[in-house]
Amino acid sequence: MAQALTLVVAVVLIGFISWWFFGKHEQKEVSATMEDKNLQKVKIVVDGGYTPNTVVLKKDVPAEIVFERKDPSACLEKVVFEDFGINETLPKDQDHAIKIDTHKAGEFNYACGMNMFHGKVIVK
Ligand SMILES: [Cu+2]
Repeated sequence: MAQALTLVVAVVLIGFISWWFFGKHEQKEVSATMEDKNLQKVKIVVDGGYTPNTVVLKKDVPAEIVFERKDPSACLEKVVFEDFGINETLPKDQDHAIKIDTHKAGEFNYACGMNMFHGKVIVK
C-alpha cells in the first residue's frame, strides 16, 4: 500500500515537473497589430508570467506594448527592458502602454523587477 502511494506521488510529481518546464514556459509568439498607419500595438497579460512572452514588432514603426497586470505579486510589479533603459511600474488591473523604439532590429529581452520572469521583443 505504501509502495502504491509512493508510486502515485512520484507520477504526480513527474507530471507536475514536466508541466512546469514544458507546459507553462512554452514560447508563444504574437505579432503587433497596426492600430493606425503610424502605430503598432500588442498586449501582454501579466499573470504568473507574461502571456504572450514573445512579441514581434515591425521595424521603424512606432510601437506600444500594453501591459495588463493581473498578478498581485510585487515580483511582477515592475517590468524592465534593459536595452531601452525602461524600468516601469505596472498598475494592477489597468492597461499600461510602454513605447518601444523600433529603429534597431534585433531581439530584446525584458524581465520582471527581480529578473525572474522573462520575455522577448523581436524587432524585424
Ligand atoms: Cu520577479
